[in-house]
Amino acid sequence: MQALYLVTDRALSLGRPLEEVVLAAVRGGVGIVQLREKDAPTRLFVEEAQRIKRLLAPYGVPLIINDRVDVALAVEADGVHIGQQDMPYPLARKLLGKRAIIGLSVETVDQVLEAEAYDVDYLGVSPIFPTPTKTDTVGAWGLAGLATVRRLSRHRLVAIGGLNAANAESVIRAGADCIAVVSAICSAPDVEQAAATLRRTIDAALDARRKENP
Ligand code: TZP
Ligand code: MG
Repeated sequence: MQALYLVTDRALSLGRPLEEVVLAAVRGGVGIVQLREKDAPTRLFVEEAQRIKRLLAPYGVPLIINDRVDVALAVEADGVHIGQQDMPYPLARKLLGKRAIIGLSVETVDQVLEAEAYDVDYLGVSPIFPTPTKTDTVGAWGLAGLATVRRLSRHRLVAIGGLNAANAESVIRAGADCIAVVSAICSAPDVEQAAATLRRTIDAALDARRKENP
C-alpha cells in the first residue's frame, strides 16, 4: 500500500485552492489522500469530494473521507477515516462494505487492543508528536509508544501528528508503514517538492527496514 498519506486542511494551504495542493502533492508522490473538512457544510464537503475524486482518478490515488460515512457513500469515495467518537467501526464497515478502505484512529493502548478484533485496513496512530494542527488529542505516542503499538497490533500502521522529512525515518524505524501529514505538505511553499522529499525519505527508510528484517 501507499507510504505517504496526505490529509488536507484548507486553512493551512496558504490560500491556495485545495485542488492545486492535492494535484501537486500527488505529482510529488503522495499515494493516498484524505479529505478532511471539519467545518464545511455538507453540501460544500460533497462538492469538494466530487472534484477531488475526479482529480485523483487518473492517478489511481484513493480518496478517503474524514469522519463522514454519509459523504463517502454519496460520492463513492474509496473509503473513510474514523476516530473513536465517529461512527463505530463495525457499523461503518456494514454501511460501506467489504471493499472500502476504512482507517481507525487509536490514541490509547486499549483502543489498539480493541481494534485487533476489527478488520480495519489501517490504524491511524495519533498523534505521534504534539501538533498545533490538532489539539483535541489525549496525549502523544512518541516513538516508543509507536513501537509498542507495532508490537501489539496486526494492522498496518499509519503514523500521524507532527511528522515531516526530518523525523520520517525514525518514525518508519519505530514501526510505521505509512506517514500521514497535513502541514508538512499543505503549508509547504513548494508542495510537489515537499511531497517528493518526504516520499524519497520514506521509501529509503522502508527499504532499509526490509533489508534489516527480511
Ligand atoms: N490527526 C492526528 S494528528 C493530526 C490529525 C488529523 C494532524 C496532523 O497534522 P500535522 O500538521 O501533520 O502535524
Ligand atoms: Mg474523526
